[in-house]
Amino acid sequence: MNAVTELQTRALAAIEASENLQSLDDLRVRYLGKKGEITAQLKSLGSMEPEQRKAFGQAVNAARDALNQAIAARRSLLESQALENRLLSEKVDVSLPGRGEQRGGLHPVTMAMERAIGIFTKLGFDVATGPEVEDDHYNFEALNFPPHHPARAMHDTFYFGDGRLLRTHTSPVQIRVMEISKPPYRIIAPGKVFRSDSDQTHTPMFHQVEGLLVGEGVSMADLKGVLHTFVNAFFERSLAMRFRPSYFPFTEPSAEVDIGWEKGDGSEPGWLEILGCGMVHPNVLRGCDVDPEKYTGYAFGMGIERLAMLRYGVTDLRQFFENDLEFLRQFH
Ligand code: 2U9
Repeated sequence: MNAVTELQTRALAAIEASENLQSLDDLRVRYLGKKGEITAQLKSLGSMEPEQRKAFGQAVNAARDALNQAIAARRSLLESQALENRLLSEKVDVSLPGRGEQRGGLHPVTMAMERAIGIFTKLGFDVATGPEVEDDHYNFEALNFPPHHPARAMHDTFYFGDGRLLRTHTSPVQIRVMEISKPPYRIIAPGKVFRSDSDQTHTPMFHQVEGLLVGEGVSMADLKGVLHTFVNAFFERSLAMRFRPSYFPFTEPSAEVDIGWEKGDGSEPGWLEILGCGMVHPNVLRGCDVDPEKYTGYAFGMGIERLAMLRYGVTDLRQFFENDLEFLRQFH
């Protein structure tokens, strides 16, 4: 009997001291399992004298019940402690601000492009687009470039070697429109163009917005008025503007357009070239089945990166193509 009491006391103390569910289960096996110490005591009942057996049996059963109860109580305590620890370690602070939620923004070239398109559409121009892969007919021949004229070399064309090429300007778009529809035309052609040229002021790909307006009695004065309206709207100020004579195969007469510009660094204001233009060459109209005796038209072309540099004060063209987020975020 003393042994049972001693066993119960020892087991209860061990259960009370157990620190986790695994060691508690080890104790259950050690005392109450098939080969456990309490189970061994119960097995010994069979070899006892009947008068001894009753009292001993009652004591062993009482000890077994006490241990079962103590184990259940301890298990419930350890389980709730384990749950609490888990909740603590996995706690989520829903009031913390989120990470990586920065908002994107438009690229400055996209902004300048959309700005130019917005102004010309308000002036009544429709937007036309066309393929970036073209051929000699659309990129040169229909635009009055003579077959071996040096003006072709000026365009630093990327040739595929099978008659196809990357367009060097968006002018093929206007040719395509004229070939499939009748005048009058009032369109702009925005898009990517490609020239095999790369230095401080040239990149192999850049963006243009070109324009074409053809109708009866269209003059160079109309051209100058529209372009002056455009530059004032684009730069949001009243700018001086002048035409300087130039040459393009597809326009006659041709002009380069300068605006009066202050650099903002204290230096004297000067003239800055920003686009090219002219009256559509009669050969170009004729080639598209438009009668140059009846119709006249003007055309213009501008490089969007150049306009974006002036409008946003960017000094190095190549920054537009480096995808440096510190640079790009300034425009958001
Ligand atoms: C057709 C007829 C005429 C488009 C024109 C320019 C003048 C011009 C340059 C500006 C800077 C190209 O990006 S740039 O290097 N463009 O100076 N472009 S007139 O003339 C056309 C177009 C289509 C059918």
